[in-house]
Amino acid sequence: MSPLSAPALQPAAALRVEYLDASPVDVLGAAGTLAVFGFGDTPRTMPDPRYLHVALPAVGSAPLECWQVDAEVAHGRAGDIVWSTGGGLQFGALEVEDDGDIAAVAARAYARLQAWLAGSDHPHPLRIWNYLDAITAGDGDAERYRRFCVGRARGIGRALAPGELPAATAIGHPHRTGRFQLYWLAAQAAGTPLENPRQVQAWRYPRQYGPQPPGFARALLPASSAMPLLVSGTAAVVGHASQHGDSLDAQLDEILANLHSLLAAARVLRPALAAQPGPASRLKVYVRDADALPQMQALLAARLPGVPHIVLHGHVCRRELLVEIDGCHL
Ligand code: 3EB
Repeated sequence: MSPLSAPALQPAAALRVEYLDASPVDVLGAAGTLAVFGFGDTPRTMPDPRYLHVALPAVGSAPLECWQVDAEVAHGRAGDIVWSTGGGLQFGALEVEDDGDIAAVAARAYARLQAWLAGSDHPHPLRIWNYLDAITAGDGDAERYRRFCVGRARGIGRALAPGELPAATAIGHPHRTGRFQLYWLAAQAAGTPLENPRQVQAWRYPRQYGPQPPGFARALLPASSAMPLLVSGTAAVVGHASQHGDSLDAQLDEILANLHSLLAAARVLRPALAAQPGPASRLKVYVRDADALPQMQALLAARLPGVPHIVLHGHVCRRELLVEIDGCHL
């Protein structure tokens, strides 16, 4: 078949993620806006379902995170879910009241997400973000992050094969919100989950970290080469063990080593990806201690000059981990 007679194909899905100092209304009014995220002191709600407030304080006023596609965007609400679709991609979000039983709350939310995706024309979750209160409250297997992992797995209802795992983030709100927030990027086409050779696969974490290993991949490479690599929350974990318990800058360097290793793994499949974080990367940096936010900003300016980032006050899911970084990368 000649190119001229080829049937019209869906344009290759491309997602642009930008950090913008702009008003949410202006960004929502622009063509191709799939979602807009406000952090810290931004509006908590807006009538447009594509706007989501994430209850993590920022240093000063954080830019908005804006997701854009080269396509018409549709959006709406379906019960407790807000959604938008365009260019082969879907943004969705769900919030559940957290009465303290985070296992039950997560099970309810993930069962709802599973049912939604199963009935959706964008059935493949590529990337999932989880934000919950008091993530490291409770001891041993009663710690809320471990209970969250139990509930997440129960809600999904079956063991995901390694090839089906999404990339993910799970971070604690530093202040009580009373809500569990779940949002996702799903697609018509499945992607390829990636692991990091420096880290044990999270789904194989040993029993000491809780009864239910967390079900996520270290990164996900979407099917379209126009899409960025989607990088999970990455902490100073080598093998399965936390490193440098006392040092923010040593933990940051370990995270950068983890990111380099992950990018090398991704470049085997997609050599056009940059070998290290650069101007086309977008990183969110979650810092446990409010007092350490200025220090982290200075460290980032020195270690990652020219890499767009947002620094947020958020709690990582092990008490000794002082910082975690997620994001996307081209
Ligand atoms: C870690 O490496 C850090 O439970 O969805 C990072 C990303 C972490 C996602 C999740 C947890 C999750 O184990 C914690």
